[in-house]
Amino acid sequence: AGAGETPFQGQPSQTYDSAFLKACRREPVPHTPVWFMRQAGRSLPEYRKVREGTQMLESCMRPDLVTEITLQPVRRHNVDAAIFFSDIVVPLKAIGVDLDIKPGVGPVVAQPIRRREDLAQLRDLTPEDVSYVTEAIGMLTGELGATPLIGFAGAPFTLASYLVEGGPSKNHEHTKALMYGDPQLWADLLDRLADITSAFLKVQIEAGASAIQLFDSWVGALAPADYRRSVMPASAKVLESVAPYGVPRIHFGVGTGELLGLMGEAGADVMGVDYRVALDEAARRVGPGKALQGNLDPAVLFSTEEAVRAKTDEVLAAASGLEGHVFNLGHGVLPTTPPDALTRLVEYVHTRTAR
Ligand code: 1CP
Repeated sequence: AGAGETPFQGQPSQTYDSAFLKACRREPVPHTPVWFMRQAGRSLPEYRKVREGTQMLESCMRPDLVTEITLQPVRRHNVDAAIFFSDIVVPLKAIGVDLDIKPGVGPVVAQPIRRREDLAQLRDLTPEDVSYVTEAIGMLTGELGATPLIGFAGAPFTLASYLVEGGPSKNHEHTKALMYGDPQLWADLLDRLADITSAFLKVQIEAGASAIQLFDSWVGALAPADYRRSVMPASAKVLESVAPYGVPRIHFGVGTGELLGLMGEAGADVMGVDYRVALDEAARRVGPGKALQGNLDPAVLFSTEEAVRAKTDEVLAAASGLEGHVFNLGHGVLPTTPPDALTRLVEYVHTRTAR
């Protein structure tokens, strides 16, 4: 394509013909592409080594560390895509929300958002707030060459859950109390988070990310009617806002079997599926026109090589009729996963699906 046909300036066209982007676009692929949610991080000894003495949020703000950590699983496992090393709370920290990521716990927020005046904590995000992200992605795309980089962000509901609860939560009771008890404040909160999330994704795409994933990790806690009424408009706003870039938009949540159709309607090009719903059934729920991503149970990697292969064959068989399939786990890599099991899994999927 000539320069004038480039969808937007800065897209690394070297990645266009990668198996990962082809699968996202539902085009024929040389092999089923593979990457893993949370592929960087605690399962890798080389990650633990470079992170020594550096806080989680601080490491997300250091382009040299972000570049190294993002590349580690690509080097080790030969995955088909890299995912930018960051966290869903980074854009909130960047606009000044008082929060930290506590080791062994996760994100903790100093002043939970529960009343209208608490919304003042959330101002708009500008590219200057996250200049370290732009810098890191610039370094990364140079190093990655033809391997695509996936940018990501937390979806409004999942971000709201951390902000309203004040930290990780099992039942999301404060979040649901606000959603049911003050629908207008809830809608305003989600709308503000949608704008912040959109701005954060745009920064990553403009810096060179070839695809994005919107993580609505905890939205599976909701019934479909509540999702449709109270969450879908904000997620749709985010996905719509990045549509003009033309990069694939992946949308994923845990325990979202009952929400797959609605989450797809919110605007994804690729629906991420957790391990509780087989991919052929997921395709029926999502409907035509979308690729699927998933969905080996991450706990299977603790079993025997034989069992891993058998469960992988099950996933591939369920995916055989799909328009496009990106192989992944049904949620993130568990921290104590043996790294070699991941390397062997990539090799197995590549060999098994070679066309
Ligand atoms: O010190 C450490 O190593 C902290 C552990 C850690 C790591 C490695 C956290 C804290 N975040 C991350 C990086 C991270 N977070 C990545 C990049 C790694 C990769 O994929 O290669 C990504 C994509 C995230 C996204 C993220 N953070 C999500 C969505 C993905 C998912 O797993 O559903 C969520 C929900 C978070 C919040 C969060 N941050 C960290 C933890 C332990 C948690 C979860 C806490 C909880 O259970 O609520």
